[in-house]
Amino acid sequence: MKISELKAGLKTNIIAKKIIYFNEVTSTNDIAFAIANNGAVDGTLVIANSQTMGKGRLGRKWFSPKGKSILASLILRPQIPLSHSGNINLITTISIVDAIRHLTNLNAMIKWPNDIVINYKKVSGVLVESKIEGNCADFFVVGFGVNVNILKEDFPEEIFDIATSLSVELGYEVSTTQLLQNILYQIELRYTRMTKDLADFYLEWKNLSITIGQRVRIEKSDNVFFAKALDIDKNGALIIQLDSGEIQSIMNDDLVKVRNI
Ligand code: BT5
Repeated sequence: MKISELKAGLKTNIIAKKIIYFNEVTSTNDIAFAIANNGAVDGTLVIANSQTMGKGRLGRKWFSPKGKSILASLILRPQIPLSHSGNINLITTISIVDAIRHLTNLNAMIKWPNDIVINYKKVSGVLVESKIEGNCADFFVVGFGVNVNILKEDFPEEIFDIATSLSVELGYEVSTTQLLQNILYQIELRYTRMTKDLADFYLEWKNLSITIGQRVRIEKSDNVFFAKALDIDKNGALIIQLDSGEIQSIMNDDLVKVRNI
């Protein structure tokens, strides 16, 4: 990706006004965290052509081959109460879905809590990390990976059946630069709304979700059980109803696997 091209087509005022590009890093989230700790401004974007230790949540790995995906981490310093920080994950996942739909017409959807899927296969994931001080977040690092032009045969065996890319779904390549420009624009639209009037994005998120309202299979430790996914709460936890009628909530950092059945 050419940074001059990325900048030339950017329609944002805050998001990605400063861009830091690397050819190869361990993880853009780790770099962004360190840069944020040193005072990087709100909206600073760290991107890389490839990652050697791309991270998912809970110590999982993110497959990040060279030049075929978006590997990005955005530093955000919203002036919002911590109780609203769940919105950061929501606006990012919604924005990625919107940008994919605008550019490709593919039916991208959100799978709780942080996956973007097409035909039930994962095309993108979001990892939000933060530095909390007292009752406030000093900053958030919003990492997102999008599989843009990864070939089917490039995916490692562990994720071969569950992962996809835009080019696999479309049968042709799309511009990583244009998609990133669009994602950043979509994030800015919502970020400015969120910080100005403390807007919530639960409804928009729910409308794009393949999880809410559906029957799901939940794997937790060695237990497997079935339930109906009813809703998410203000913290982004999934509210489920077990077959016994009991209502439970699952935090998005619980070690669980939830999938539609
Ligand atoms: C995520 O975690 O989905 C968050 C992924 C965030 C990646 C970005 S890339 C830029 C920034 N820098 C980083 O180091 N990270 C962020 P989680 O929900 O835990 O999902 C991880 C799981 O998704 C893995 O255990 C695999 O099963 C699967 N997976 C790994 N790589 C994938 C890929 N490229 N496409 C689809 N699925 C993948």
